[in-house]
Amino acid sequence: MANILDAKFIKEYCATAANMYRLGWDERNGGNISYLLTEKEVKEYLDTDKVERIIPLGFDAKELVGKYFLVSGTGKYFKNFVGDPENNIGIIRIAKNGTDAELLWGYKDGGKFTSELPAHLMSHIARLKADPLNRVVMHTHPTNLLAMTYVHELDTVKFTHTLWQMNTECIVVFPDGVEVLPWMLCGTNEIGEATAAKIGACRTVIWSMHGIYCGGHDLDETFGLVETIEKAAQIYMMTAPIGLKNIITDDQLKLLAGRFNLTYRDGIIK
Ligand code: 2HA
Ligand code: ZN
Repeated sequence: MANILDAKFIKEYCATAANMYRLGWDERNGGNISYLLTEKEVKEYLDTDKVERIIPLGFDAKELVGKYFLVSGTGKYFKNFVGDPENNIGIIRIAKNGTDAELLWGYKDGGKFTSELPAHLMSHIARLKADPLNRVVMHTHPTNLLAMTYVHELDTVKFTHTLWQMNTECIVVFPDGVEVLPWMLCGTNEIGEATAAKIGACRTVIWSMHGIYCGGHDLDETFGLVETIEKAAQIYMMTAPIGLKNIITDDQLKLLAGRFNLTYRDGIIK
C-alpha cells in the first residue's frame, strides 16, 4: 500500500493550510478545513477495515454515514501541518450509527477533530444537496474581512453589494453573494445549524467578528473564493476611511453579468 504522506490530497491540504497561515488568516489554532475524500482515494493508502479509535461526533450526521473526511485537529496550528501531518490532521469515516466518527489515520498524539466539526458536517450536508460535486468546507479568519464586519452593516444584501463593488472580478467569482450571520458562540451545534441553513443556497457564510465559511469543489477553488472575498474586503478597508470618489455602478455590474453569462443573486443590484 502506498505511503499516505505521499498522497496528493494530504500534500495539497497541508500546502493550502500553509498558504492560509502565511496570508495571516489562521493565527495560532484559528481556522479548520474538512475535505470529503472518496473511498477509492482512501483505499489506495489505508486499510479501511482498521479503525484506530471511535470518537463521538456530538450530533447526528446520518446523511453522511460511510463518508470519509480529512479534517484538521482541534487546537492544531495551520503552520505546522506541512511538517507533521500525522499529529495535526486526521481521516475519519462517519460510523453506521451516524453519531460516531471512526478514526482511520492521524491525530496520532491522542487528539481529535476540530471543535467546529458540527458546523463543517452540517455544511457538507447542505452543500451536497445543492451541489453533489462539493467536497470542501473551509473556515478561516481573514483579517480584512473580519475588520469589515466591525465597520460595515451586517446585512447580507448590503454586504454582498459592497463586496461586488470592490473589485471587478467579485461578481464573477461569487455571483451567489455572501450570507452574513451575526456574532454567535462558535463550536456549537447552533452555529452549525445557522451556517448550514444558509450555505446551501450560497457558498459563503460570514461569521461576524469571527471569520468565514466557504464550500467548494476542491481546495484550490475554495481557497480562491476566500482569497477573492478577502481582497475585496481589503480594498474596502483601504478606501472607506478615505472616502470613495469612484465606484463600480449597478449598471456596470449588470454589464459584467451579461459578459460572463452569470446567474447572480437576486435583490442585490437595483
Ligand atoms: O478551530 O477557528 O472557530 C479554531 C477556530 C474556531
Ligand atoms: Zn474560527
